[in-house]
Amino acid sequence: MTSESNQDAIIIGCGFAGIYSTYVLHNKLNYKTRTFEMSDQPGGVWNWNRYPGARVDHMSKEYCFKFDENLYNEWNWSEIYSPQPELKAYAEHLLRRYNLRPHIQFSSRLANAKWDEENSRWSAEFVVTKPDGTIEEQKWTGRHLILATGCLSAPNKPKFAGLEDYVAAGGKVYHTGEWPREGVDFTGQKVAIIGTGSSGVQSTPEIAAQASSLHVFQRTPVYTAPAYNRKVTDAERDEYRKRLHELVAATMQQPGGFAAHLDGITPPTMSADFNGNKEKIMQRFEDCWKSGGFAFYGSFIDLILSPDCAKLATEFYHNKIKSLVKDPKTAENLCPDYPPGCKRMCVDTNYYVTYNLPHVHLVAGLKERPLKVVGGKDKFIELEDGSKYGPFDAIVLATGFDAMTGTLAKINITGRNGITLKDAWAAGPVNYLGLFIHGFPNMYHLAGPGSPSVLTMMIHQIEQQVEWIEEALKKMDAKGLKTIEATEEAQNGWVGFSNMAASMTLLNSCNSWYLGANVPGKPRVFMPFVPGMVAYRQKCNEVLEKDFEGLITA
Ligand code: N01
Repeated sequence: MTSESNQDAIIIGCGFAGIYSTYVLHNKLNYKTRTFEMSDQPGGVWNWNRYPGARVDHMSKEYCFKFDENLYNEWNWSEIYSPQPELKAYAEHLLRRYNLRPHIQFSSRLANAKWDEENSRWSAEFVVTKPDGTIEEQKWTGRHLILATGCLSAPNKPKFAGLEDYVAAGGKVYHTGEWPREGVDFTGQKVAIIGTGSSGVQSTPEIAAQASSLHVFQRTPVYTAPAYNRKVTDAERDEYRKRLHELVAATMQQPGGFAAHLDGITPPTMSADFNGNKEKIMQRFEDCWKSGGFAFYGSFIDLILSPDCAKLATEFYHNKIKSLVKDPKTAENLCPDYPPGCKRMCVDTNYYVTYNLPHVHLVAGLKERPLKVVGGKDKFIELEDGSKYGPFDAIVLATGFDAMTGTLAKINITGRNGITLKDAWAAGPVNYLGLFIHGFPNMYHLAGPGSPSVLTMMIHQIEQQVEWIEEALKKMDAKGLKTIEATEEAQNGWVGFSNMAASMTLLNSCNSWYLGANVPGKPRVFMPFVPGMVAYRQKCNEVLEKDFEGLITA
């Protein structure tokens, strides 16, 4: 091991969280840092999710970094909701613009990380794939370990019977989260999509436009709102730039960490303020639907709190779906029967109307009649009730991710006294502020469980956490402190508070990946921090103001 291998900080992941961490720790704090990325390219989720139709579901004027006004002003998003290639290009632009590439090592997978008590450092072992395809093992150490490993980066691939035989018989299988870099041409093919979350909803219309037939296999219908995506005009771009400060100020007031969707619609109130006037409540839903995207979330403050409000929202959605989808049975099958927001809402372009195309078929009810054989030698998909569909040339798994904890579960992380992260999280993820895990000093998990993360506009969360770490490290360095770690008491308090907050909402009332319910055997715990960004930021700031309250420093 060379002295070069000893860093102030080791950063894992080169998505937006890893990129911003590299910028802050290396460029601003002047730390010696090394960032490791499993892929040979940057971008995180925007590198892996290259499926047709992949695009951001927050407005691009907002889903981007705002820490540097020049950066904001010089980057031209072409559409209201940018497509994946543009987001990937933005990640590459960040590396160039801030000269970060020399500090990033690609094709490097973290296999083991162990806290070295004697030296108060993390010792990390990487499996590195060299350009000629050979594998090399490398050891690095770092005073701090930043896990910017993403929440939705470990693909969920259910073990479907028949899939192996299908591939052996020449059938093609694609997971949306591991899409081939060269793209896939479905022209003239008979295609099946399994899954109707965001990835399924975005890819369905695009694949339908190419395929000769498309069957969409749905276990649970989703709530999805129209994006009304289009090109951004130069005049609009100028206006965004002029109003950047206003946007940032408005964002700071929003629990969801986004404000752009709410621009132009009146701020949300409690549904009770409408005194039970159904007509007015439905009109409010209609106005939000017309604004597009996540504006529907901003319809009422109590949308995820009040069963009555949720019931009306569901009724609104059912009416909408039935007005858009011509075949009454298909429309009925697309209607969700759980509160909106309980599963993450989707934002789409032409999702519902795609089912009006004669070659597009919805196969619903997989809860009652699960998938029995997927593909097999004859390339059919068979359900438990004996019904059979196919044969298919290609099967697209839009089956999501082992969310929030799946990526870390693949790494052996050992903290103080030999405690492993697997053991610490055996009953579900626990931490303090979503950042610190008791027993794992100087380790920071970004945008993960215990923070608002996936319930918010993710870049806002990333900026807040990385800037908080920046302040914490500055403070530690000024005081000559070497380690920082959550107390067990603070961790228990945070977990208890998070669970209580989630239990007061309707978010626990359906099977979602927020709860780990999509992965068989995963502990059922509501993982994100429900109170949202405003409360979260306030608490994080308080911890610093109160001299690392809830944290042991030494
Ligand atoms: O995954 P999902 P996703 N048999 O878990 C079904 C972000 N994202 O990749 O709902 C049959 O939402 C499963 O059914 P059910 C965003 O945060 C953002 O679509 O569990 N079906 C569900 O329909 C999003 O929420 C964008 O009953 C099975 C689907 O597969 C998150 O990533 C775009 C099954 C999985 O849906 C995940 O989205 C894409 C089985 N055994 C993703 N197992 C943007 O727009 C699973 N399913 C920015």
